[in-house]
Amino acid sequence: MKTRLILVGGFLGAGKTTLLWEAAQRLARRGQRVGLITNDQAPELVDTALLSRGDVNVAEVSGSCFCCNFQGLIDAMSNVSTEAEADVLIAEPVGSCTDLSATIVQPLKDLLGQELIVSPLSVLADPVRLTNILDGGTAGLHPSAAYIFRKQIEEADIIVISKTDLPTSAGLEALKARVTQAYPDAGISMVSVKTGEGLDAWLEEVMSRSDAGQRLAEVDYDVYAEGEAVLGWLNATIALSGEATNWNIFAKNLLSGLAQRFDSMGASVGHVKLMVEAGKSFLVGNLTGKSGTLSIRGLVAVSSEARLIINARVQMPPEMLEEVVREVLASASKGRITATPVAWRCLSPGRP
Ligand SMILES: Nc1nc2c(ncn2[C@@H]2O[C@H](COP(=O)(O)OP(=O)(O)OP(=O)(O)O)[C@@H](O)[C@H]2O)c(=O)[nH]1
Ligand SMILES: [Mg+2]
Repeated sequence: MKTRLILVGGFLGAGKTTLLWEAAQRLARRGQRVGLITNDQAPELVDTALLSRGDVNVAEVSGSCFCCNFQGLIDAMSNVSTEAEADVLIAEPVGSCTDLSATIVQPLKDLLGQELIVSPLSVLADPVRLTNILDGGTAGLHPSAAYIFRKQIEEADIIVISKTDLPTSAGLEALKARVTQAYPDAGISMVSVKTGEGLDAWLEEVMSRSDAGQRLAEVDYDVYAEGEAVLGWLNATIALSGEATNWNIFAKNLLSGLAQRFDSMGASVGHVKLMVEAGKSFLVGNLTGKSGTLSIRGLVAVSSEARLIINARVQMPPEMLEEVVREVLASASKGRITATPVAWRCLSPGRP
């Protein structure tokens, strides 16, 4: 039997991992064997650690985005398919990656068409950022980063407006009408993982169709490279130890401290995510823009030891990002907690 691959793209913070988690649960309940694939410029991923907390196998492709590491994706697909005997693979490219239709979807169809069904390329878009992009704005991003956002939408077989619980229903209908008008050849789905609305309809569509890669975007790789290079990237895993600590309060202080610093510096946040784990309990924190976008979910038991994974993608030089994270981490630890880096990578993505 052929394995199905569902690619879920979209800009940083659009809601891809949240959708992967929920889609995997729903498919597993229908008796499907699911494997997930994450992707990033560097290892130490919140997404991998989080998705691994579910009941499905997860493989990670780290070091570069899928569009530059086709073989890495093939190997991950092969590993996770074998381990999970997967019927369905769901893969999330890095949020700053585009040109997937040309570099991934077409070659997969050509090379692995005998064993693989590729679902239409779904590209998630946050309604607030998408509205601003349609208005001709840059959604608070560097113009070249906004270019990547637009190219992702241009190559989508299905444009998936995510987080539909956030806008008013009138705002959502207006946005849908604008997307239909601007991209008449693309399919449109609207989903909220928070309320569950639209999820089964989207799943039905990607599970039944095989006409992937119907749209290609013309991508200027100089602008694409600049859009990635303006983002500082930090992936770190940190061992925390000290007094018995309420880790939810610690995580909130850390993330809000970072948000305040980025806001005061006028630095645009792509996505800052963190995970704190202690034994079986864990929490996830996200910041997808200014301070108001901060959210923490999950609950970690009070304990004296925990593990922190932090992934930050912020528009500033990586050295500056590193310094800000070090300072805010020290301040959130307040001398009561010892924060020992186990892995610490700070970089600016290389040319795609
Ligand atoms: N209100 C609301 N928030 C959502 C929904 N889906 C995701 N989010 C939130 O959006 C933020 C980013 O979600 P992720 O799933 O990590 O986004 P992502 O696209 O995987 O981000 P990157 O991997 O960094 O590119 C988190 O705070 C999620 O809780 C939704 O349906 N409604
Ligand atoms: Mg993700």
